[in-house]
Amino acid sequence: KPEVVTFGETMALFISGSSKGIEYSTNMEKSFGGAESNVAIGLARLGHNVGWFGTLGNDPLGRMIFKKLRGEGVDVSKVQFSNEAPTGLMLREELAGKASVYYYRKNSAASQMQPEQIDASYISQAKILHITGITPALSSSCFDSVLEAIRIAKANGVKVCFDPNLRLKLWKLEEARTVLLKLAEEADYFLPGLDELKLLYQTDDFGTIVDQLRQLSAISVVKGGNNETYLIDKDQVTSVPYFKAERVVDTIGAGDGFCSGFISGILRGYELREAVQLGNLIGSLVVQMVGDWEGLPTWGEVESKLNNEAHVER
Ligand code: KDG
Repeated sequence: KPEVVTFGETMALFISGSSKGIEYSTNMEKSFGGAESNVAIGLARLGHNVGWFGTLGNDPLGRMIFKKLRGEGVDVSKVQFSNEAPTGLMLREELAGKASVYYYRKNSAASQMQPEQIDASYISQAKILHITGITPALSSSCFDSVLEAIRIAKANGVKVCFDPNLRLKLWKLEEARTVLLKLAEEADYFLPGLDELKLLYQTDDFGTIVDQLRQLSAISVVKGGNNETYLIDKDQVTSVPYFKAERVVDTIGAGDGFCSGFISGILRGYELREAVQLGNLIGSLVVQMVGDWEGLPTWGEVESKLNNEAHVER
């Protein structure tokens, strides 16, 4: 049975690897991505029992995603398929060092998710429910599904981990702010990025941001500081330095990698600081490979990284 449960929208992803961008590329690399399933893959590779659910289109891309997640060892037993709506899609390119994402997800299968679809017993037996602020932006029934999942978690002593993942292509900042700050109040672990907090709290002042976070009952971990992550636990602010990435090729997915490492640390009974450190390490590995989740390490790879083992392929 999964000790972590997460859900949301996972889309097919086509990446233009060429410097010509999407407009002039003659071929694109096919993958998939979704913040929550990225975290699920991360946790599965680290050796945890994790379940992801959501609605996929009953189409080739939906089936690809389903099989790939299953292949990664993620429990997909609660995934549903829709015959009415397609799997969502995103395209990505990097032009002159600037990455852009284009969504084709309006009215996708995932956006039609209903709270009634959630199997309460699936969430109630877990230790952690991981949600992101992308799901409530998809539709009002998706927002209701998030609220329902939180309600089930809270009624059963399941910890709620929340990454706001602000996506301004999906909703207006004002709307997002109200919803995301409300959800932050419900969380046990709140894992925002510093840029997101600046927008949500409407200030660039770190002290003011920390004061706001202290009002929450959650333990907050702020990603994306000045080469460090901040852990805010009651009155204490601890800065945890990044691991240096040998090369950075694709930063998308780093935050999800962080979440999987942090959650893994919590499940392993680590001190919070150590859990953040594990999150930082995973984030630094994800950015070294193209794709949202491809660079996520296995637990064996984490161990050899921590032991500084040089690896030579012969
Ligand atoms: O965190 C990476 C995600 O942003 C990416 O996988 C796509 O889930 C996604 C989204 O909705 O932006």
